[in-house]
Amino acid sequence: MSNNQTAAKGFWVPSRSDEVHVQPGDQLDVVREYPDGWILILNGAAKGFAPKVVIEGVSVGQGRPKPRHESLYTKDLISIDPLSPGKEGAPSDSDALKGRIKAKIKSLLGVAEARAQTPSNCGSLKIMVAGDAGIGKTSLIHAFTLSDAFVQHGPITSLDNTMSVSPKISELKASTIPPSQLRFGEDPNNITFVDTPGLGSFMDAMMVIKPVVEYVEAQFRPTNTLFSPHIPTQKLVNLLKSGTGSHSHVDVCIYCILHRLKPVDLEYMRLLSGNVTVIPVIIKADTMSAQEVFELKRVVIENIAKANIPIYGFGLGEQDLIDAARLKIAGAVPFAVCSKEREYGKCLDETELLKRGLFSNNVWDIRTLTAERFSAWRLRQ
Ligand SMILES: Nc1nc2c(ncn2[C@@H]2O[C@H](COP(=O)(O)OP(=O)(O)O)[C@@H](O)[C@H]2O)c(=O)[nH]1
Ligand SMILES: [Mg+2]
Repeated sequence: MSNNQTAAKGFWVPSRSDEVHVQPGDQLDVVREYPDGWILILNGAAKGFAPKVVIEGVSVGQGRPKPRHESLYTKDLISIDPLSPGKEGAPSDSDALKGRIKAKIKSLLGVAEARAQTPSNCGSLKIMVAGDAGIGKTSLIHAFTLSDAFVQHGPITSLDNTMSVSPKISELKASTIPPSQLRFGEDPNNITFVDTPGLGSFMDAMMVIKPVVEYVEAQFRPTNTLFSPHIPTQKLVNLLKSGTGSHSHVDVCIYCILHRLKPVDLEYMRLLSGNVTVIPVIIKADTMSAQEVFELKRVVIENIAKANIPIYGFGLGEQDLIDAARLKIAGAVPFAVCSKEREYGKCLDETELLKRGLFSNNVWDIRTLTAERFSAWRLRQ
């Protein structure tokens, strides 16, 4: 053990390609410390940045570290080679697999960064949140709109609902475009959140599932009337993925799971996945130990795979997601999220990754999928 080696006390889930995964107990070599709360470290074979709280432990009131000033550090990061063998000799099979998956997560972040948007120019996006009742769905939407990327958000508006006993679906308009960047006549509200009632609020889960699934499909109908039935599929997809907000299709459904996966969750996700990109998340991550989160990730991802439900893995395939959950590698779907004010680094928290994925790195990919789903739906009519 070298002199400046230290055991990690907190978590860090990288959301950029030059950062490294850290979990409590990892033996870290601290290469350099910076005045704004970041450190350059070696964690096994991986070299990169992490916030200093991972070695200091968390103290009450500690917030998220400030963003790094890239130019200050880049020269220190000579190379990142997560696939190089560790210092302890030949890696075991499981170490090699871990290295491969971590490298994949890292390279995805890197590749995506090259084409990344910023939240202010991410274009229009409609994000639905669904799952059981009272588990933090509405709080997650508010946590998103209160983050730095958002400049304003409007009141939650309830949709008109003519059915007598029917749960309410609400839309929340929000903006990531600073007023100074707004073009004349442009709608500032580029982001729409769709809040849905929870499964448990009605005796019969279908009372919730049916209207939500129908809401998703209903968004396709007005667009359908705008295009000739003979327009080539690729042309239609190219027109619709542009991000100018000319339609109201739901781009993603964040499906929230608390503490355990129920058969009804699988059925709900299966029905949604026909017309919308589903991203499962583990909600209220602060109420679980990291061990419990990883175990739930494994159960969720294995059952989704067994049930053949297509979900969005932010570039990682089904087998990678299963391996990541099994080997307890942070940074893979289902992301663990938390909307509560908390001490940073104390729980496994991948909220930043979800935000970055949705509003920056993967936004084009997600919109393309929405356009392809619309086009497939149209062919089925
Ligand atoms: N510990 C913890 N509590 C949360 C979190 N998110 C929401 N809550 C609490 O969970 C309760 C239900 O939240 P709400 O957003 O209304 O749930 P919904 O019915 O699913 O929309 C509220 O008391 C929230 O304060 C979280 O990330 N961690
Ligand atoms: Mg709610």
